[in-house]
Amino acid sequence: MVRLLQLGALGLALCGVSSAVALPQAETDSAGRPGAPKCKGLTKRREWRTIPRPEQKAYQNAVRCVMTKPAKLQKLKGLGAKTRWDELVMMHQVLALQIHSTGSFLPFHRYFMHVQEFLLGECGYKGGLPYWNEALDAGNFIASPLLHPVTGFGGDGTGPGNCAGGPWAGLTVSVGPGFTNQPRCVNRKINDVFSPFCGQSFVDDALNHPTYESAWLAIYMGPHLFGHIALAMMDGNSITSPGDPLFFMHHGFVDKMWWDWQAQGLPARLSDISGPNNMSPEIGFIEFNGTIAEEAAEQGWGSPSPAMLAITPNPKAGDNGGNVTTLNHVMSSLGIIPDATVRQVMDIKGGYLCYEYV
Ligand SMILES: [Cu+2]
Repeated sequence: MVRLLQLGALGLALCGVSSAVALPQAETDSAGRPGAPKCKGLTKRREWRTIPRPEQKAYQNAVRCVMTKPAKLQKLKGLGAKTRWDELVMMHQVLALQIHSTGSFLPFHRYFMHVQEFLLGECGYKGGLPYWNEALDAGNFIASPLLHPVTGFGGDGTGPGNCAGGPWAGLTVSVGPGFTNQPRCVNRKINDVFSPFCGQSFVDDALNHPTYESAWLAIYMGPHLFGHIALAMMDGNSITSPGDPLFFMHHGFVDKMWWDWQAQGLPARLSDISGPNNMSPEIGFIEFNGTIAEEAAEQGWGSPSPAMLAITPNPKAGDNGGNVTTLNHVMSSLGIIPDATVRQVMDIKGGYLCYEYV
C-alpha cells in the first residue's frame, strides 16, 4: 500500500483548549522584540491526554460539526466538496504538489492547522487545538489513548473500508483519494512496524539540525513520514489524508517539532527558511521513487483535472520568480481564509498566530 522510500539517500539517522479567562499575555513576539502586531492572548495547544474529557468532547463535537456543515465556496463545491471539512481536505488536495517535499512544507501545514482552527471556530469552538505527542506511543500506537474507539479518535480501521468509527461513525468524506473524489468513511490502518520511528530519539535527531535547510527535511522524512505510514489515514493517501481528523493531531506533533526547533535558536530561527518552492516533476515526492507521473500511477492518485488546475495557485508566488521558498512566499487556502505569507507564520506568538504548546 505505502511504498518505501529511499531513506539511505538522505542519510537519515532514521530516523488545547484555552480557558475562557486569564489568557497569558504576550507583549512581544517570541524573540522578545517589541512592536505590532502582538498577541492579546495565547491559546494553549495541549497534548490530547492532558485535556479534561468535557473539553475533548467539545473538540470532537466541533470537528463533527465541520464535517457535516455544507460546503460554502462555489469553486470548491464545483470540484466535488460537499462539506466544510471537504473544503479543508480539498485545499490540501489542490495544493498537494507544492506543499510537500518543499521548503514551505512546515509553514504551509502550520497555516493549514490555522485554517482548521478557523473552521472549528465557525462551529463555536474557542479552545486551542489539541495535539498528539506520538513519541509517548511509538511502537504501540494501537494502544494509544488517541486511538481509543470512544474517547479518542476512533480505533483501528475495521471492515472492508477500514472505517475508524467512534466519534466519526456515520460521517462521509467526499474528497479523495488522490485527485479523485469518492465518498468514504473516515478510515485508517494502524501499523506498529513503523511507529517506533516517531520515538523521542528520532524526534531529538530531527531537532538536532543546525539549519532549516536540513531540519525541515529531517522532520519531513523522519517522524512526520513514519507517523503517516504507521497510521495510513484515508487509504494511506498522501494527497488527501487530512480527511481523517487524526491527521491534525499528527500534524500538531509535526508543528510542535518545528516550533521546538525554532525555539532553540531565537531570534534567528524566526526567519530561517529555505528549500525548493515547488515539487520538481522529475523528483516528485522525495519519499517515493520516480517522477510525479510515475508516483501518481503507482499510488493510484490520478491527476489534477483541468478545473482543479485552473484554481491552483502559482507555487512560486511571492518568491520573486525564484525557485527557493522565501519569507514572502504566499500560501493560499483557496478562499477559506485570506492568503498568508510564510513570514506571518514563522512565529507562533507573532500576532498573526497566537498560541503556545504546553
Ligand atoms: Cu500535507
